[in-house]
Amino acid sequence: MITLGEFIIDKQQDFPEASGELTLLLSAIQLATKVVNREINKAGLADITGSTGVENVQGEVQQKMDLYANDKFKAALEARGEVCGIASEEEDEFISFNTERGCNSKYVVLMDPLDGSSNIDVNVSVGTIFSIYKRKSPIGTPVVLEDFLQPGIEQVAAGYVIYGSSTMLVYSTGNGVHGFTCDPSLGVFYLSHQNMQTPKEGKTYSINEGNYLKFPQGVKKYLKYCQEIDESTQRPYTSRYIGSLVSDFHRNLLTGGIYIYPSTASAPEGKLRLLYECNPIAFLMEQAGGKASDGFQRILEIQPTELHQRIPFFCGSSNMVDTAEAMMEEHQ
Ligand code: AHM
Ligand code: MG
Repeated sequence: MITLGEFIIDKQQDFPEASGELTLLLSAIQLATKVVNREINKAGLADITGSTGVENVQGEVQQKMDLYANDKFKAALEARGEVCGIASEEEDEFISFNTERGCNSKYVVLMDPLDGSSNIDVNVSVGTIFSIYKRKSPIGTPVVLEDFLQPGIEQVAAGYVIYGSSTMLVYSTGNGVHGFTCDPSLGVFYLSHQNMQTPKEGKTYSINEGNYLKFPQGVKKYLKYCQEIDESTQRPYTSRYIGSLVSDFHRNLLTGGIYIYPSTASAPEGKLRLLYECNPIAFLMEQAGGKASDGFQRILEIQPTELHQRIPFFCGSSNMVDTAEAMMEEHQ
């Protein structure tokens, strides 16, 4: 049985020039994950479910657990001192860690501390998503916005935690996707899924079909395609939508499938955020052999312009994303 900590240290040895900072950063994320996991497991008993009544900068009502998770990840990352700044779904602006140690660190972290948080109240799986970059600004100075506005291909590492029927941490440093399952009695993550690869073709599509009438024509055509009967391609596909990106993604990663959150008539940029939702998930999907697109171009090559920028998202098995893109192109 290999623990997450042992695995990370083992992988670091493949890079003799590595300084160990990324290793320490990942261990800070692991620590915060355990604290948040413990709290989520008590949801329903303690007064931690429901909304705070406060809206974040994106006009979404924050849940109590959103803020709890945000505080824990922020505190763990700041305390470990390997990060010069963070950006979070729950923070209006990026945060610069202006201590001497912070300014001398080379990594920035972008995160969605608790994705799908409205699902907690009804005991449905939620997740944490994180994305790590090397800063662009000089070491020794406070971070600047440009350190966060980097295209996804520049990611050094990305990952997510799924607080599901078991809790898993899945990450990649650009060398395959590895999954670790938490043994709750010990609070230890053990390697359970090494080098995950997603099937080229899946049989599941995940989309909030309640918005159907507001979808672009290309998406409507693709949904029709998913529902048609054709034995040679094993259609109709199965529709599965949890409404927690991490959970929908995790299932599709393991079994093959496509997740779509397209633009809609009322939200032309879609709903999901490029920097701390789509980019890390796209990085993992590509590492697992799949694809991620905004319907027309590769997510990881998009140059961000804003911290909380939204983007349409098509992510999953490569053949499925190719077909969806072809229909988007045809019905533009
Ligand atoms: P959140 O970050 O505010 O939780 O929103 C992101 C979530 C995703 O996890 C999920 O896939 C999507 O929003 C669901 O949205 P909808 O309810 O519109 O289908
Ligand atoms: Mg989110």
